[in-house]
Amino acid sequence: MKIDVITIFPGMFVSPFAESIMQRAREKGLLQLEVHDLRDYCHDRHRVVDDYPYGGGAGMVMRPEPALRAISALRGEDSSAQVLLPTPVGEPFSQDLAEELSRIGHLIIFCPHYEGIDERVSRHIDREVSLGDYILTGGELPAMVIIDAVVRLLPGVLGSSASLEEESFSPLLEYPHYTRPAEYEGERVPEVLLSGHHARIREWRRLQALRRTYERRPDLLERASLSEVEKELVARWRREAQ
Ligand code: JF5
Repeated sequence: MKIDVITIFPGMFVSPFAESIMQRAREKGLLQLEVHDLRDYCHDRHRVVDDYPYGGGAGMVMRPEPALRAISALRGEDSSAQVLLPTPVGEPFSQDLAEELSRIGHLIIFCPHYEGIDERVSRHIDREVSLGDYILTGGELPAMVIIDAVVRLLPGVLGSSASLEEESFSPLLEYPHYTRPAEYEGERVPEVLLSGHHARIREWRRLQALRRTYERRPDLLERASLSEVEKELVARWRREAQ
């Protein structure tokens, strides 16, 4: 997958993609990441990327010309490329969207700053994506989150596809994990995990995942595929909570 990033802070992308799984994905040729300095697409001598907002008000707005020049240059003739804009007014980012994006061959991510970009660039943006209901200083961190979530889904990036399959099986929260030692700060690892009884372990983990999701993210239960027994269990927890 090819990913082009357009930013006024290209240095921010160096170490996060020079370590661990992302670096390995690049070395294997699974991720072709290129980070471009928006100022290289300015035609003025001082390489100015922002200007005052029409109508007044606080803050600055990103000028449309360098932004569109950069997007057009990187899109080239590639009609399959998708241009993304991280912004709090976008559609919520999700695992489903990450999976959809992982099937696209070429992503171009524009990182906004200041109050955002001139609205007339929006017809050249395919998707505005929100990473959550909070305001950041710029689109670089959201861009990195999107890239990380998408690239780990590419075939060959993670060691085994088993963990990916398990992940997408049902959108419940993960069950709790334990490693050695068997007793830590007076707390034993749940006995079932030491039993070697795989069917019981699977059952226990599923129950933990269901209970956690019920307690922490009941909204996710609407979308989860539950067995009749599991639905009855959740119904009982709800009655008991009354
Ligand atoms: C940004 C104008 C975008 O702050 C964000 C953001 C929050 N959730 N998702 C994205 O992006 C940076 C700053 C100013 C537009």
